[in-house]
Amino acid sequence: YVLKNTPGSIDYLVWLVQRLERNRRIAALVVDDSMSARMYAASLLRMYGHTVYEAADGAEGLKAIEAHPAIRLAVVDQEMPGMEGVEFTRRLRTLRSRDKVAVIGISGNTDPSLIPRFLKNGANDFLRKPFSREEFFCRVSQNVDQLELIGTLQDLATRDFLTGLPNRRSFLEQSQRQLPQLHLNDDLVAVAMIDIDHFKHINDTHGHEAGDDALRAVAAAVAGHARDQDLIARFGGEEFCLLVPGLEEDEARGYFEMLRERIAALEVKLGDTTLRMTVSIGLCCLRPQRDSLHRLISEADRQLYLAKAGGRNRVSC
Ligand code: GH3
Ligand code: MG
Ligand code: MG
Ligand code: MG
Ligand code: MG
Repeated sequence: YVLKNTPGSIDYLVWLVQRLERNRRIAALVVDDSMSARMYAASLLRMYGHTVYEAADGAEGLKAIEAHPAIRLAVVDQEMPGMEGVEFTRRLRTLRSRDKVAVIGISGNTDPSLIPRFLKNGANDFLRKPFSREEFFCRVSQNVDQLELIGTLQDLATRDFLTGLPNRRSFLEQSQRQLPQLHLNDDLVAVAMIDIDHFKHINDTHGHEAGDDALRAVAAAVAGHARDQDLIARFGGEEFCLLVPGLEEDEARGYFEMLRERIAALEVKLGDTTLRMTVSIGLCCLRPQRDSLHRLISEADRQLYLAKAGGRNRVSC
């Protein structure tokens, strides 16, 4: 089946409109042993501007899922040799959760137990063959919208709005998830609490908006300093937290001395004045037990207090 995608046709109009909605274009996978059915579904998806991968059976489909992490939607035929659609869906779910990939089952089979089996095994939706193009588009766009909404909500729940950094909750969750592995490897882990010095004074002198600019600048410096394996958060008002695995104690100290200097060298331009800041850093290094996150953080907090009491603009360990 070839869509008559010629200028002036309705198909062409749909194609044009959908092309404009760039952010709703996703990568999709069609798994169907019938070549004509597969090409039909794929061509409908392509008409809407989606990138489409095709698989002729479940095993090929799972390989495609593993090879292309960008896939957000799978349209899956039930009747296939080797692995039926329900089983494919079940296995797909061991690789990708519902917030990452939507699955739409497809079948001409009228067995009433089929739809519940699809849904129980992780499908989001079902289409009975033969389906109309309109229904296909509605199901696809509803599922794509839902994924997008989930992504937006996840972002809102885990990111700090002002700085774009992970928030405290997300930091604690991710740290808690990493500790068992760090414990197994017997790695040293460093947790640092970073607090801007006399920040109230910045707000009082230059205004709250200037304070916000300063916070964003420090956040960007902390993020720029962190390595891929480090966890980072805006922990509170003008406080940042870092979890840094795999450094010896003197290396960790050097790492945070460099970060302290990096922030002290920042120049935040406010009209014709230039704002400079320093931070105090409380550092705690230890080989974590599974449950030592709380201890790491409270010790870093205690060290931060010592850094403040010792005169600020310093790392205390
Ligand atoms: P210290 O050196 O002891 O840390 O002094 P400080 O003034 O930094 O400490 P304090 O905790 O008294 O003040 C922190 C200030 O940070 C108070 C609060 O108004 C400000 N603050 C917290 N969140 C924000 C924010 O999102 N934007 C701005 N502009 N200010 C904030
Ligand atoms: Mg089939
Ligand atoms: Mg304070
Ligand atoms: Mg402060
Ligand atoms: Mg503070």
